[in-house]
Amino acid sequence: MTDPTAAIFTPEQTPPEENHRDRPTPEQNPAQNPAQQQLDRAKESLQQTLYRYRRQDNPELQTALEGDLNSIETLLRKLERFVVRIAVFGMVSRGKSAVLNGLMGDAVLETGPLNGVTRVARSLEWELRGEGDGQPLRVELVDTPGLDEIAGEGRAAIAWDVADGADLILFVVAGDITPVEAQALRELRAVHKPLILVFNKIDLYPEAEHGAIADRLKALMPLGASEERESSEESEDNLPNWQPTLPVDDVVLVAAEPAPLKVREEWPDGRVAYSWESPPPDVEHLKSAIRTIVEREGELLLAFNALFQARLKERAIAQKTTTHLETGAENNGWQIIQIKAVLVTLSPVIGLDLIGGLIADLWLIKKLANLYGLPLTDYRSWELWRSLAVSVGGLAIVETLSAIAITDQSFTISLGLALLQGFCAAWGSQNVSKATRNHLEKGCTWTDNGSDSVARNLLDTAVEGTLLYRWRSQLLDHINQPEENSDTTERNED
Ligand SMILES: Nc1nc2c(ncn2[C@@H]2O[C@H](COP(=O)(O)OP(=O)(O)OP(=O)(O)O)[C@@H](O)[C@H]2O)c(=O)[nH]1
Ligand SMILES: [Mg+2]
Repeated sequence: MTDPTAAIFTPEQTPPEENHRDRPTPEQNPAQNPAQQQLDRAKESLQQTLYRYRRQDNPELQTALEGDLNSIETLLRKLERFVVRIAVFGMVSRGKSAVLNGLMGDAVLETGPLNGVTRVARSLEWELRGEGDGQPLRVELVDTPGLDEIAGEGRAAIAWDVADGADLILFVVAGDITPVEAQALRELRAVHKPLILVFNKIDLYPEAEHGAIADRLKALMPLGASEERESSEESEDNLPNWQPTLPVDDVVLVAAEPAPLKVREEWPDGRVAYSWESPPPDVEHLKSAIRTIVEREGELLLAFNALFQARLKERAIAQKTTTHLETGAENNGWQIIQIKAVLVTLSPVIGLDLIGGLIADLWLIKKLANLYGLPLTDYRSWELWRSLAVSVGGLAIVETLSAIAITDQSFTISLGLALLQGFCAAWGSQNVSKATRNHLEKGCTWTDNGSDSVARNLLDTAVEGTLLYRWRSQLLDHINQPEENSDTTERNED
């Protein structure tokens, strides 16, 4: 699957390749800040992944992996350009395009009262000035069609693709949150991106009610996501059942395209005329919330999101590699298994059988790792060790029982027991072979410089008060239990 947002760019909108912030490289500046170091580590990790899989010389496999490798390359380019991608979501006509126009300070995107004005996702470059030094922070804004506009599965696919590629999500509502909007918010949380709830069209409500609206929305935020809730003694468990929390990190009220006001003009000659004037957009709070996030943790968010996406791609690559090379690897593995089975069948010495069997299994593991070209890591290596223990232990039991039973010296029984030992040796190695393949597929991201290891390290450096710090334990759980995230993997695979 190609990168969805990459396809959104029209040629003239494609951003230049140079690093906009023009920061020194780590060699030039050894005392660079920790966030920059994490960004550099993320880049290295992606570069290494590309190097590892592009190096192999099987043209057919190369073609099969090209899509995933290109996606990783796109992620790497995004890190190099240092562009924070912000995607806007919401139902039709909530003012999504108007909010982006308000941020840009220009009516770049078409808006209108009819549902479905925006039909395809579009992305725009936005240069946001930093708070202190006024440094330009490069941001890419992605407008999307209303979630209830695009039909059925197509809608979900576009939304997921754009959300996957975003570093921050703006979810626009324009009134009480409907059950469909609440559901969409929960679904968007599954992509693990920070999310700001934007309450648009605030000009339609009397100013006196603005505070109450903000309070009401903030009360729906999870504990710890708003200062008000943090300071309260109330625990999430104590919330009344009817008050579900919404997975949002901040709430901002805006009027992106306030309704025109009727202005009465009285001329000196007594003439009275009426005209309509459009008040300027009121999006300053949103701009400042975005600026704070981008300045405070833009590098970390970018790096983490790239690693988070890369890990799924890398795992897909590992699975495709093992499937593609399965026949060759099985044949090679089978040869080792056969040698082991014959030796065990012929050898009369128990100790020799066990040691020889263990060596054969270790040889099998190494051979498979080489054949698949995937790294052997210590990720969940106990599963691999368990298969080895079962293989050696099973053989030891059969050998001991055989030694007891073989006392009557009958040739037929001796032959039968020897064959049983050989069969047991082959069965154990077959299990080791399966466990190895499984281990190689899942552990590929757990090398020292692998995407999971670097992402874990990055989360460990998140400082209190940041969005990454708030979601750290949840994200770590997600990284540590990759098997349970197969839904996300499959979605990325489609
Ligand atoms: N009163 C008021 N109207 C607004 C505001 N923002 C947007 N609108 C109006 O809401 C309508 C929809 O705005 P859009 O920006 O096109 O909404 P959208 O969510 O992008 O809509 P789709 O692209 O159709 O999904 C337009 O008529 C806007 O003028 C606002 O802050 N106040
Ligand atoms: Mg629109």
